Parts: sequence; structure tokens; C-alpha cells
Amino acid sequence: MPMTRSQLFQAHVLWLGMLLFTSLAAASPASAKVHEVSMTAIETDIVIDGGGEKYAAWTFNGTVPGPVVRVTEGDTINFTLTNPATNKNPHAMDFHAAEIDFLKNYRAINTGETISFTFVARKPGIFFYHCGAPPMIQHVARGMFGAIIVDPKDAKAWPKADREYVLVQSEYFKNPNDVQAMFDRKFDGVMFNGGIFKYHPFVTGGGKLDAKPGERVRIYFVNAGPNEFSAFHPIGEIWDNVYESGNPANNLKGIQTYVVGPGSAATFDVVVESAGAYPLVTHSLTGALRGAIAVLLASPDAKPMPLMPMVPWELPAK
Ligand SMILES: [Cu+2]
Repeated sequence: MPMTRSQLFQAHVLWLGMLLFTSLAAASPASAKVHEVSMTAIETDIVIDGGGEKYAAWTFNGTVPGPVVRVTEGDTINFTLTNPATNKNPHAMDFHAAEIDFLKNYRAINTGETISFTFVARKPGIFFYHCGAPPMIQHVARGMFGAIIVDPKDAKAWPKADREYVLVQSEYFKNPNDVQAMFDRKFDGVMFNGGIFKYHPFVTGGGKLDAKPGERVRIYFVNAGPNEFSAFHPIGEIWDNVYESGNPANNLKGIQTYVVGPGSAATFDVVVESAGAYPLVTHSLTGALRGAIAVLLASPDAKPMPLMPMVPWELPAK
């Protein structure tokens, strides 16, 4: 029996309502959060070692690396980048945790401009973020990078960590304007979290990473590059688990050294059996011996530490 006009109309309204309901439900599961994340591109001097050596960096929010962004799988990130008129160069933002159009969202903005975009962090893991303004090799080398952690929605997807750290490896080029040296891989040092031997207690001003024996220490590791591969290894230990890209589904066990390419990341779990010092290094020794050693110091009275300890290296007063 054919429907009357009013029956047809009602069916349409019902169908539209169902469509709206389904799309809302799909877009916002009950537990998912929305995060407003803003960053400012800041061209500024930073201190890169315990001796007070300064470097003309380009940064997100004034530090190298930029701030750690932490969300949960399924969350929405509303991101805004500001490039103040006080800067001299265009800048951009590229989140490896996002699956969105590159041309529209990751384009460089001029000084005095702002850009906003939205993405859903659909895959759990540890992801790189960086400036993509040309020449990208220079924007990354000068410090425009950081880490975003996307925690798995199911916390039971992997063992609970007792302690967590973020380490971002990058190359240091003495002359921040020598782009050719960057193309030629002529780096002068390799840094963890923007410092040469930043977590090496035997070096002037150096810090350390604390842990207690028996703890499961989780290192969220990002290789910013711009060019070198990291061969991440714990001296005196073995990685109990390595999660490629930090996804609990990618679980490798009993790994001595794991290669993390530029622009990639992995999560490393180590259960430290006994008290002592365990240097975490890139076993590419030209990098380790020029700055990329972070000492994990295990002792029963270890105190809690921040996710990304910033050793108190400050610019000397002018
Ligand atoms: Cu930039």
C-alpha cells in the first residue's frame, strides 16, 4: 500500500534522526574527550649543555622538545598554532598521530598568522610532531619537534608501568644557518630532550633518570632526526618489551637494541632487576659518544620524576 504524503514525511524525519544519532554516536563515544591544544612558534636561544652553551633554536613554546601532548585513543584534538609577528620565519605543525589532509592542515603560516585544525587520535602509541615549513630539515634540526602520547583506550592492553619517561633524540648542528651541513649529515652532536649529555650525572650540570629496582620503567622514545637512525639500547639491561610506534598490539619481547628511524617512535619497557646505573644510548656510537647517553639510575630511594625532566639549564642573566 503506497504511503500518504504525511507518512512519507514522518518516515523521512525518522530516517534523518537515526542518521544524526548514528553519526553523533560514532563521532563521540561516551568516554572520548576533546582537548584544546595551542602552541606558539618561538624563535629563541636555548641552553643545550651543562656548560651553558647557547643555541639559536626555533621551538614550540620556547623549549626543545616542545610540550608533551597526552590524550587517549579516540579523543579529539582541536589544535591551534600561532606564529607571532616577532618571529622571522614561516612555521607549521605536522602531527604523526593524525590522519588528515596534509596540504590544508600542515601548511606553513607566515609571521603574524594563526592556523587551527582538528583530528581524532584513532591509533594508540607514541608519535612524533614537527614543523614542516621549508626547508623542513632546518626547522627540525633547530628544534621544532616533540612527542604526543596516545594512551590505549583499554589500559589493560599492556602491563601497567611504574614509571614513565619521554626521550626525544635529535641531531645538533653547531651552525643553525648551515643547511648544507644538515643535508650532508655533518652533525656535531646528538641530543636527548634537547641537550648534550643532559641525563649524564658525570657531566657538568648533567641530570639522570631515576628508578627503583623491580620497577617497570616505560620510555616513550621518539627519533626527531632529521637524518640519523637511532639504535636504542639499555647498557646492562635488555628491553623486556618494545612496542613499535608505541602500540600495545606491536609487542616484541627480549630485545637488546631496537632501531628507530627518523620520524618514528617506539615504547620501551625495562624492568630493572637490581640497583645500579643503566645508560640508555643510541648504539650508533658516533651519536652516543657525542651526547646521546641518558643514565637510568636504579636505587631503592628513587623519587618520582616528571615525564620529561628538564635539567635546570638556564640562560645566564644578560
Ligand atoms: Cu618551523
